Amino acid sequence: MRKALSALLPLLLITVMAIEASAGIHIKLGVVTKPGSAQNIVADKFKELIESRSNGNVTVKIFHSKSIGNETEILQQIQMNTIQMGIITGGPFDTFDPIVRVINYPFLFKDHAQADAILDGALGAEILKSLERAGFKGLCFSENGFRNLTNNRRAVKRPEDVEGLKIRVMASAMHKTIWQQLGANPTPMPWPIYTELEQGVIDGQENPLWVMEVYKFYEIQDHMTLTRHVYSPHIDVASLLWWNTLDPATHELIRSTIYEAAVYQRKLNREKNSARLAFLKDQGMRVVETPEINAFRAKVAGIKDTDIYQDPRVRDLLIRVLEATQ
Ligand code: EAX
Repeated sequence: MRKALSALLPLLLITVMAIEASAGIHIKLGVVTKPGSAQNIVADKFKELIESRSNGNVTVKIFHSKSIGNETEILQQIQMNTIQMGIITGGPFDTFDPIVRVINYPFLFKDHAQADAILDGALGAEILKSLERAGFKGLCFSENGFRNLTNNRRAVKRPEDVEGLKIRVMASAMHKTIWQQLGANPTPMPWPIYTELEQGVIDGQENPLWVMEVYKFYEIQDHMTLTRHVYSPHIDVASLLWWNTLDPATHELIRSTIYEAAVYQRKLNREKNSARLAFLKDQGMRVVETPEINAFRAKVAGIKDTDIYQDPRVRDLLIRVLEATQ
């Protein structure tokens, strides 16, 4: 009996391996936000496209609404290959690789076309490549969008109006420094933040227009200013540990599909912005549409000479990106 079993063993092993291979590729993908959010739109589109293109050989399970933690925690799980992919806001990458401070730099891009040209081009590719140092395979950029300030204290038209406001920021030294330079009191806090705003733990926050709508901030924030102070991309990433186990054809399939999902999402996000602004005003938000942007710019101009840009690698790329955009 024992003999017969040991003769069967290699066969059994081969069968198990064959079953595993035909079972295909299962991707766990994390986003912190809830359905309808910018990150989720990329994730949903990616799932739809890749499952149909691979005839179901690749499947995607989306973990959303903080079900597997905040964005920093999702990134840690991607590093370990506990989950394989994520659509993550640029800010929280800051603690994993300070190079992302370059693309989140204040008042960097003048419009969407310029953001796309840089991020889809050679400079964006350098950022994506750099993330390998932290265990991420950077695939492409989708978007959160241009960030705007909301608060519950007062209408903000010029930097002096920001003085002393308690503003929630992402887990990012760069975002914190921006608001310090503007005279606010920045408080890093993970997403989501509705309760903290509602209870007055913080006076305000900054995010793109879709956030104020999807997360109903119009219910709890009176004032909004179209500061557009930071263009906030998402970085669509995979676990490098996992990526290195895949063959070139699968790399190509994932890469082209996530890029298509990103392009789809960026376009949709931009098309909806004017309707969102109208909606938020209808809901009673008081909006300063043309703040004194040059004064805001001047106040944060010194940020490139602060400690957070002293790493020569980061500094060098910042200089080249500034040359390409200004
Ligand atoms: O997309 O934490 C943040 O402010 C992000 O922008 C959030 O994930 C919403």
